Amino acid sequence: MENSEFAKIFWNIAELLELKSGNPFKIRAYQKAAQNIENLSDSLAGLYKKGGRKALKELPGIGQAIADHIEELIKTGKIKKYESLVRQFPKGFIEMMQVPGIGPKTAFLLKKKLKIDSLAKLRRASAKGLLKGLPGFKEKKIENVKKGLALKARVKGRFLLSEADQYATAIVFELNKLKEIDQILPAGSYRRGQETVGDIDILVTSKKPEAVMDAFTKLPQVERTTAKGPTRSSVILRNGMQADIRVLPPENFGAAAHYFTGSKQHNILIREMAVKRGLKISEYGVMRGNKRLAGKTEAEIFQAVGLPFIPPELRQGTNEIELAKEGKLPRLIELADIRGDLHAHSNRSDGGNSIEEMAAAAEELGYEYLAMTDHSVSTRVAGGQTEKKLLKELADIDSINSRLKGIRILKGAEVDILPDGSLDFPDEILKQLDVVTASVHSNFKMPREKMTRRIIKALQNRYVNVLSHPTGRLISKREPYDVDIERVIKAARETGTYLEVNSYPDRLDLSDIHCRRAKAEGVLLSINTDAHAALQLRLMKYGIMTARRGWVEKNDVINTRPLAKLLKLLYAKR
Ligand code: DGT
Ligand code: CA
Ligand code: CA
Ligand code: ZN
Repeated sequence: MENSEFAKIFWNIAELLELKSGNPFKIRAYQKAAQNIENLSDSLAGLYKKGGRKALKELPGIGQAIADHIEELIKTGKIKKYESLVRQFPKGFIEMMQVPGIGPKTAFLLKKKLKIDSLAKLRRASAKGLLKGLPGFKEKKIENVKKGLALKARVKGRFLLSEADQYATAIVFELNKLKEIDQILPAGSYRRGQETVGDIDILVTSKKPEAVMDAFTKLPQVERTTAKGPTRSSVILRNGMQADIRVLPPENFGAAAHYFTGSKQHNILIREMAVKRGLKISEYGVMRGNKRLAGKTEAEIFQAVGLPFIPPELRQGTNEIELAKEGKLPRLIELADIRGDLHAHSNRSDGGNSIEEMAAAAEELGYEYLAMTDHSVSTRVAGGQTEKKLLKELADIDSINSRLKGIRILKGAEVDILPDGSLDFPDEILKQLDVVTASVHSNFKMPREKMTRRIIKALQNRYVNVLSHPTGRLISKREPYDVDIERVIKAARETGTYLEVNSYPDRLDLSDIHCRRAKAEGVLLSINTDAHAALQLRLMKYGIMTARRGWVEKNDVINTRPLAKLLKLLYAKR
């Protein structure tokens, strides 16, 4: 079982307990477990296999009860408690609740009045205008349900990059055990680092394709096989995602890697260039008439049309080919360029680990610095700290720093931007911090002008260094708040504020497109994880992929700087 499957069940348990007005601490425990599992870089099932229940309990957010559930699920394929919970609610209830804009009351009402127990039925009812006239269904509410349904339709059959990554990594790991396999490459949107992935496209070279087909269709990640041929197969994975595999001769590998990495628009443009040169490029190679010119490596494909190698993340079919022709491709940032993380939470607010544990994990990643940015007082649900508690944390950081050798903890806070644009802590507090990251955590539904002014006002504060998750979107769960991001980017430049690329898998905020806009305006970025547990510091790679898709280079990012230079950048605004 993959981590996402465990997480989904715990999210559901939390939701159902909430509906039953269950114990809020229990509910929070399930949510925390789900969140931590979802963002764990190691396989939960693997950890259990190696170290049993004890290994599970060492993970943040996982206590005795959750560890028991995980064990039960692994051993029996189900959790009795969950099944009995599900039975207490009408059919289709959980499905309905996953539509943004539909809460439990609404779900019950829809069931009672219109007998709606599935998304399909809800969609039909909404299209037919049947929601009108239901008690409590004013125009705005109907509009929200429609928007929620549209969001669901858009993300249907797509998976977060991190989820695709968990599966792709596990599959590559398993297949690499096969001595019959030489090269292996997961291509498609996954390789391009797109924020959501439809299916995984795996390419393999091997002299024994049948052995590869057998091994692939028997992988533990596979739920069922939908097609099995001598050199190609398709399966549905346990999370419902499709994965395709193709076995190729080595001389075609480069051409296939290029073709199946896409994007489609990029491929079309490359083929047009080839045609102009009297060439034909296909997934099998580069041909002039009947003569085969190339195909073994991807670089050969680009060479054939007179281009330098274009990194997968840039192959979006926008203007990467034009700029490649002019020799203007960026030298994209890499994970290894990152020297520290400027957004992380400890158990002083809603994180799962102590400051010391976070620091040790950051040091293990080879970081020079880590900013602890626990929540400010207004974010009560996330354990927001009072001024007094924050001051205590700062004093503790001093004493922890005096003991640490390899890494420096920076004093920070994630400070709420209140509805009027003021900040949750006064300047006398903020000025004692090295890093102030400001963010919106409330009143998401403000009109555009008001929201834009609210955020810009916060950027004008001389102590605010970074604007965190600038648009507030949650991929496939929540639309961004209505904000004029162009004006925010310009305000960031004018005030000397940095914009965050939040690496949390369902945020990736700024998005790739916004990264590119920020770069064009000369705004520096800070790529952070927003880790709520030590293991989540490893989520950095998703922020990096997003930034790479946004043409971002090492120098565009403040946390690639050594500590002294970083501090200069952080204090420049004061
Ligand atoms: P996804 O799976 O929806 O997230 O997106 P991709 O980009 O992985 O698309 P997919 O899996 O349908 O196909 C993989 C790659 O194969 C795609 O990026 C480009 C190439 N490809 C697929 N269909 C076509 C096509 O009709 N024309 C061209 N030129 N390339 C194609
Ligand atoms: Ca794909
Ligand atoms: Ca595909
Ligand atoms: Zn945060």
